[in-house]
Amino acid sequence: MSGTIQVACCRGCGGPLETDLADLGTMPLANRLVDPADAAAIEPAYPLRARVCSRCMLVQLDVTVPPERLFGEYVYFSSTSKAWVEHARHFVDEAARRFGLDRDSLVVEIASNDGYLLRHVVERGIPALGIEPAANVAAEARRRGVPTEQRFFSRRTAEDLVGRGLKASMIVANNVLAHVPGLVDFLAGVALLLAPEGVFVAEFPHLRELIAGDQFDTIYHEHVFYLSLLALEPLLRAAGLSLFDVERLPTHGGSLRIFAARTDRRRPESGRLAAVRSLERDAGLDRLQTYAAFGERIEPVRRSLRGFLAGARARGRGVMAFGAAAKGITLLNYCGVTRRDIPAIVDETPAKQGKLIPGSHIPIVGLDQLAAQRPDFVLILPWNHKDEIAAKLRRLRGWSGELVLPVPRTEVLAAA
Ligand code: JHZ
Ligand code: ZN
Repeated sequence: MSGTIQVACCRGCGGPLETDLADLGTMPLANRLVDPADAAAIEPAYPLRARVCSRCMLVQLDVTVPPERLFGEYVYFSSTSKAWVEHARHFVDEAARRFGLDRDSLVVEIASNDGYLLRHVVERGIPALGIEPAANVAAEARRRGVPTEQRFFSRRTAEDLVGRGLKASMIVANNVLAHVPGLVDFLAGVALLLAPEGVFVAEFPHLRELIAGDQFDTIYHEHVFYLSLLALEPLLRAAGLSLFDVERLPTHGGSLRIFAARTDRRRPESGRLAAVRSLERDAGLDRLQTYAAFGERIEPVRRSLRGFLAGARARGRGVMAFGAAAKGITLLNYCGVTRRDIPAIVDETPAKQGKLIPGSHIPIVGLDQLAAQRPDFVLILPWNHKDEIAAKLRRLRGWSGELVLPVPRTEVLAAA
């Protein structure tokens, strides 16, 4: 496949990739939204298969698309979700207190997007630096007053920053570890950029929840890795980083927030680490058969969505979707949903409106179209934001249909 990279061995430890977690066939790139003028052009599609390393249990795509092609220009703006911005504010408040961040500190965020998190750091008068590869998103962050360098992060980036006299008191990497094919090099860069007493904090969707919640829709080409503590800890250790704490978060369907320090300045371990380690063992994440069994859990998700859409059509009821999330694009394409089933998807991101989603070419429209088209049902594709979206839609004037969630099974939400 032209331009892709295929590996036969684990990107973490070099072990064999012999077992599939999920094989979703050939899929277009989730966030490569299509301009209606290009709708007739052939769309590139790539194998989408998550496999697990037999040695270290790191789950990863075996075929990846170079990050430059995925993130050069990006359509995901983190600040679109107010709840996510609040989540970031709360984190900054806590971290500033816990780690004594002040005017003499430096907080570096990798994949800082539109400044949804660092704006709170800047507001507190703490020096901040965002590293963000997408030009359009980095520009938005700078507009908000967040110093941002437009580049990918790697060991070389860290060497460059250190060469300019920078050392970070805290490095934040939220929802980015999964996106980096060169994860080993990336973590080496983190260790290098960290000041001796610095802390590294990273959030990522927890593989345990992906498996327990049938969240196969979070598998798409941007996500090279599907992470557990079990698989990540040896990689951190190899980079010279030691975990000292972990939190379980409800965000993105269930995430972990890990805290690490340089191994030469190791801190005492919180009891929460042992608790998550045993949670993962109880979920069978240390056994290949747990991963091999996941494939069977995908089909019932598809069947329930298709059954719902067929039923709605048979009864002449209209369905629209809300949220052109990357996960929604995996879901709709994998389930073979077409414009006949769902004529439009509402999304409040200006950069997404007016485009078609890849594959099924369902158009993305503004919120005003709900009142204009008055569907009977709205399918919430980003189920991770269901409370925020449900509250918003129930307040909306001019529309009062029912809300539906697609994962783990298609389900009409009870009225609030
Ligand atoms: P949302 C993204 O995944 C992409 P996605 C990425 N690969 C990743 O790792 C995760 O985030 C963390 C819209 N919306 O957040 C905005 C509204 O319009 O589930 C988004 O298009 N109004 C980096 O794309 C979409 O829904 C609202 O009120 O699956 C949500 O996408 C809200 C709450 C959302 O991420
Ligand atoms: Zn491995």
